[in-house]
Amino acid sequence: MRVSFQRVITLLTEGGSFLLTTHRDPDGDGVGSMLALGGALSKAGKDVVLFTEKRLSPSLSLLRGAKRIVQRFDPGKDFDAVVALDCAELARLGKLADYSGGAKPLINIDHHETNDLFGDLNLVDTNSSSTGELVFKVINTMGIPVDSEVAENLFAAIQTDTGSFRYHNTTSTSLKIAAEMMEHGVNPWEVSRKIMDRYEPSRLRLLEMALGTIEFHHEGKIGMMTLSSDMFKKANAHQGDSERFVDYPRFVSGVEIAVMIRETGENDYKFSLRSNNEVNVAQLASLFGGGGHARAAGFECHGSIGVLKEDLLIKAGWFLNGTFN
Ligand SMILES: [Mn+2]
Repeated sequence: MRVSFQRVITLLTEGGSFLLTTHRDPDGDGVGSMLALGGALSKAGKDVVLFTEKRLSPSLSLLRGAKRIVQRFDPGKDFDAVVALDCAELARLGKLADYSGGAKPLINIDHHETNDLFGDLNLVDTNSSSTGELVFKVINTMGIPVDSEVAENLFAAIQTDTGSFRYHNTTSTSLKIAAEMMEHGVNPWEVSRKIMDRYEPSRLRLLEMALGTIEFHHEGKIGMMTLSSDMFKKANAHQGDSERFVDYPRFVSGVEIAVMIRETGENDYKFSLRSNNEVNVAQLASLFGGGGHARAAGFECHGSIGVLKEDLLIKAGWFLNGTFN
């Protein structure tokens, strides 16, 4: 582990007030980790502010304690440390990046392969399934008892990042922690109904259009889906409604790399990449200034969609035929 685990524990134990946050467009791991650590620190008598740049998606806002998350706080307030959770680089903190660049120690707790160790203290373990798993270790080491609310948020964090304990990063440790959280009162069925298996009809309308765009390249080894702003408008859907759509091309037999392209503005695109077996898509994404994990990564870029797709297909081809490096 590229860490000073003990220094993080000492700082969190000795400090009295903390600002916790996660990356922009947060997911269940980011929010679950923040709520779990926030809940535990509060229980230990600390003063904690939980911050996200924007309001949470409807499903994440159902997580227990989510109402505590704020979109503004007193900038004059003094914190003993700022904790960034599940965030691979400072820029992904959005507006808070400037603030946390100040005098306060910045603690970076994360598991992304491409984490650039932007914190003053970095608790980064790329072998961890999720940030939630790292937060569990922190809470445990600090000796703070896990209550049912903390347990649910840790469970949700691990469940999200392991694709409900199916993805490549699922380990016996993730399953053991999940089992322990059940002993603290978590009901997996209820958590799934809240944050995974629950969506509006708009998501289905968007999916219907998205499935129609899937194309295959490189002898069927690449499956690519493209979502335009127009589709989001027609379906009355949000960007978050396309979460996990990239799994549809990935599930097709023969596909090694799945790509989902989303138009986020005028000639602005977000690419999500997934791989099934060999290709390290974090490396592929890093060629475009992005990053992530070996089997789940992404990047953002600007340009004409035809040119961007072509460029990606060429570079992805290097990985598929082993000519990259
Ligand atoms: Mn994560």
